[in-house]
Amino acid sequence: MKWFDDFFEHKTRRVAQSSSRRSALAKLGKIFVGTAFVLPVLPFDRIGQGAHAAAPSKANDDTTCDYWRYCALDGFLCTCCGGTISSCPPGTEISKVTWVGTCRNPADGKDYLISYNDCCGATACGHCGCNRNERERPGYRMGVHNDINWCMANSSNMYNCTVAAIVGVGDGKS
Ligand code: ABN
Repeated sequence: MKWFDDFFEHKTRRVAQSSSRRSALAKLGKIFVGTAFVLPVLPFDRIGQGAHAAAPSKANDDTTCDYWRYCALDGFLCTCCGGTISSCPPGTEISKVTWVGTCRNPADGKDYLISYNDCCGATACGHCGCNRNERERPGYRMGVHNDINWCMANSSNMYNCTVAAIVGVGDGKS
């Protein structure tokens, strides 16, 4: 491998003889300055920057508290507890008394009367807790107050979760 060492030694010496330290530094400086100006204009992938703005609305997902029908719901969502938006999970029964709220459906702009029945007969589900209080009234108006265990009139008073069934629709005049 002596020829290899000789070859590179020769090349290195020629470069050292033909260039001063000052010119080498000047060349290096040009490279750094050029990089500083050119890099910012190179095309970057900026697609991810708009991802938050384009995130899908949760107003249509009935397993999240943002869902439009839950505008006055205080409790655990039955859609996260084995039930549906309007039916109780197996092993529980719907409350005999309830409270109502009025929520606007963003899809058609109409106001709907929503019955927030509790599901009774099993311990609290514990998933998807939700507490929204649009147009809720203080406790002296029981039918439009949500912070109450509505299993009070059932054979078991144990609260499990809350459904949100449509029971009426506004005529659009308000
Ligand atoms: N209606 C939901 C609920 C149950 C128990 C206590 C408070 C609120």
